[in-house]
Amino acid sequence: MVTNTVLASRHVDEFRKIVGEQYVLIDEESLQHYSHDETEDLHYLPEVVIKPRTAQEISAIMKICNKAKIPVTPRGAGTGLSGGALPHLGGVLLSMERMNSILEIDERNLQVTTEPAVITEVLQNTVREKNLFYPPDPGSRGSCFIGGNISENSGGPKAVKYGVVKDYVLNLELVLPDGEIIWTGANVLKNATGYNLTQLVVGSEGTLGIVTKIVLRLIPHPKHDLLMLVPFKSAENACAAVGAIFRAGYTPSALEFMERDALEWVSQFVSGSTIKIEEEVQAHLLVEVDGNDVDVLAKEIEGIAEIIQGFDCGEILFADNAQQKAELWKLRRRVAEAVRANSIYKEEDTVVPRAELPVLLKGVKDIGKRYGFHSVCYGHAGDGNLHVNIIKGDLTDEQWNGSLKDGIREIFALVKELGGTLSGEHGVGLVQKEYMNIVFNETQIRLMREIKKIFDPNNILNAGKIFDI
Ligand code: 2HG
Ligand code: ZN
Repeated sequence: MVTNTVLASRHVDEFRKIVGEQYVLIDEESLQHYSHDETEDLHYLPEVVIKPRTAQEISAIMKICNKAKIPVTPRGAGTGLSGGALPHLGGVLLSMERMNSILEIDERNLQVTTEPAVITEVLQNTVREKNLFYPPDPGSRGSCFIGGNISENSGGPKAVKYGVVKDYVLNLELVLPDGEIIWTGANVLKNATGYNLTQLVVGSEGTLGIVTKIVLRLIPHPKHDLLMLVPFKSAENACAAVGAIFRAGYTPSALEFMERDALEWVSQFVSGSTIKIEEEVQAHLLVEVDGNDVDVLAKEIEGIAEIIQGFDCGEILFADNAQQKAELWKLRRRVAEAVRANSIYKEEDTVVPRAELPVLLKGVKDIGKRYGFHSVCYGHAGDGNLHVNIIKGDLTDEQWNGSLKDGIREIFALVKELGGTLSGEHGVGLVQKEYMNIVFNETQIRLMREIKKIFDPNNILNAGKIFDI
């Protein structure tokens, strides 16, 4: 076994005693498998992969790693887009995949307690059977784990009406880097009791502790939804329509933006797509409303359509059956995959106050022209959250690894100027940390480092993510 760190064969033997032989992997194929997530084309080999089943096992593993100062990288399903689960320092890759049980649905209090490796969509479908709703729905909800969603404070299309992961997390069981196991809060809807450790852990990208149990609040599931796809000749107009919808008093349950290329690429990528894109169309909005009264929803969607018509849109497609709705959502949800399949790309998860979206989009395109890159933009327009996919295309490796970084810095400088920040839902991880100084000053970053130090004085847990070691 090659070791970059202090990890030695005796440690591996100890891990085997804790979790069992078959759950400690050091063969080349396994190490390769866990060397990457969905972030760009990055690979880092761990030295050992461990698959624990309980918080107690993780605690025992962490005690060993903390004493020997072995780097530990926790990993959910590996669907992350900022490199949070990349074991860039070698050491232990802690795969949570076996901790995959939903422990309790509390129908009296509308809460669910779950382990972290439950697939988000499985959790949603399970609570749905009881007419309950867990809204956060990242694009990868069919494969990502709820624990990973907690680490990244994920969002998804429904966030515009229902909020993101942080709005549903009530309490977390956490294994600290030194192996101690704590609960962060209480299973209550209001809590004004001391610092909010729960919310500190949400979005901390696996740097403060390892989440082993999660208590989420649920809401009643809305009975109906209506969906429409609206084409625009001008992408900027599509973005401008977004702010107008909210100003007119509507809150759609989803308001998604897709540039022409995004919808075109995904239509080609997903077989059997029936969506026709007219030649002059440059962008689409996908707009959904939901609630319990269909007549009210019909009025709402008509009202929204009326507002949108003031922005020079084309013919609106009202999805009038479940199959058509499913197709439109499938297309939207698979854009990221389609882009990935099309080209090497870098994904920036920009977010600005909603009304600034048209300025951001124009700015991204202008910067692209100056630096010679093509971008495919799409995302959660209702949240001002624009995924900017920079396509490698004809750029040389030199440009890709060199001057492009200046272009990306310019995009983030614009985002900052517009009152926004680096990431709305994909996190900072490994790939965005070099841009943190655009949106935070030294004092702010020092505070974050100090917090990290209190939880993890030996800096063993996902070190070098969010900010440098
Ligand atoms: C999206 O909006 C997602 O499509 C892409 O943010 C990331 O795979 C994902 O969930
Ligand atoms: Zn997204």
